[in-house]
Amino acid sequence: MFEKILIANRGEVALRVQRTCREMGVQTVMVYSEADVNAKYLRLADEAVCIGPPPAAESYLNIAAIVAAAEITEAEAIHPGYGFLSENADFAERVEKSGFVFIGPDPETIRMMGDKLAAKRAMQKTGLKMIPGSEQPLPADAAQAAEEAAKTGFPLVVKAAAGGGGRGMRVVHTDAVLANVISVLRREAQAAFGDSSLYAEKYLDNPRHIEVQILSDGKNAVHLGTRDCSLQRRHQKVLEEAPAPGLPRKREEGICEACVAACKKTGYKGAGTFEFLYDGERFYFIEMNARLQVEHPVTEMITGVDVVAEQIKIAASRRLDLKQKEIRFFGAAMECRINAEDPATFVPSPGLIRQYHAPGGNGVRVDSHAYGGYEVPPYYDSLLAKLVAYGEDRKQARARMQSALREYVIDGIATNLPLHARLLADAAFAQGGVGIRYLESKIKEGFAAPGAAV
Ligand code: MV4
Repeated sequence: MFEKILIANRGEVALRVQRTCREMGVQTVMVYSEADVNAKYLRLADEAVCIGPPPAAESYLNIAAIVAAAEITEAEAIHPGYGFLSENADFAERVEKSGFVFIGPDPETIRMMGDKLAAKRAMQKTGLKMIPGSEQPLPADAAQAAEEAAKTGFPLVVKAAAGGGGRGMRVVHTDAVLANVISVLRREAQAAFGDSSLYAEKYLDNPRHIEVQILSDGKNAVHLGTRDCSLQRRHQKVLEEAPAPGLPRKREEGICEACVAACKKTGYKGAGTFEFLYDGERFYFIEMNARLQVEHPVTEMITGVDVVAEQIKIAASRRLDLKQKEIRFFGAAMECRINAEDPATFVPSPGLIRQYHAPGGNGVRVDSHAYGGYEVPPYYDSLLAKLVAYGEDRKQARARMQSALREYVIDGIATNLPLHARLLADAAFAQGGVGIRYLESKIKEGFAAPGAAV
């Protein structure tokens, strides 16, 4: 096992990874930007190294500074958390070439998963089902590309191979605009990702977003069940749950087992998530996330498995000691992402937290770096806390979440706590299984700010 791990991230996930390191007897090195110098979680680490000024490009994305911090502190491995450099193949490569262990998949795997069309082709070979569409990049000529894409049938979606997570995609309803949309998207993809490759898929209207968590050491793999992440706004997840509610038992088992088989066939190493769109009938693979995900705690609550500990063990020994038969699934869990933002306008709300009181009680978990007197910096994303509630069934998890939301006090800045309270009280949510468009349609109706549609 490693003696010392450097955590190349900030905020709640920096604290989350630190907690598991402490539990495993591993020393921690935190890196921080000048904007985070006062954050309390830095004091909990064994060492902390400043890596640059507030803008992420000069600190949390500064590969040279992070590798230098690992060198001067003699850390053995680097955990990238999520976001920032977590899916940057060049970073993983630099870390390994500098003699450190990157806690995550191989650079080549990260690179392949970053090319969504290549990932699709690789996963199709393992037997996972794809949304019908182009199997090769669309031709460079716009008219030819349109002709090729149109074979998919309308409505269709054109996606940038280097995009993902909602970036670089356009829905097209008629042939008339197709060539034009393709030209525009190609230029945008080139500017945003330095890669203009595009592909087309049949557009699914209001599917659910369901994902499968896996752990794999390159030979052996296990799944930790499903999560439902359909409740999102502008590709930002708002509330996630495990397991995905209301799935036919056999279907759920089938897709989880197909993911395990895909890990074994591709030799995947690390924790990972297979993302699917589910139309009520079938699961269509869309992307694989080669990192720890924000919403991993709901999976931990229903399985008792520490996903971060497993990541670290896989990186250290390259062997998974979990067996599928030994993994048991109990109850249900949900996670509310508490953001420092206006609950009606969604405008970020950085600043000083004057009063802070976190909820507690049976089955309640709060992953947060926040406290009274903490100043939320304006430079990074607005995730302040993840409020997680577990219950023996979904009904109990929801009741506990409602109670926890009532207890939670965060004063001085605006948060989306009121939005979550309304969502938890919503009849369709209580029923379970809404599609990816549900939350935005409710927000349009004035759900975020009752009485004043936004
Ligand atoms: C789609 C789709 C409908 N049809 N592909 C958006 C993020 C990226 N991971 C894939 N995305 C989508 N791909 C086809 N063929 C709808 C979405 C989509 C979406 C997917 C998951 C979660 C939220 C979403 C919100 C809007 C659109």
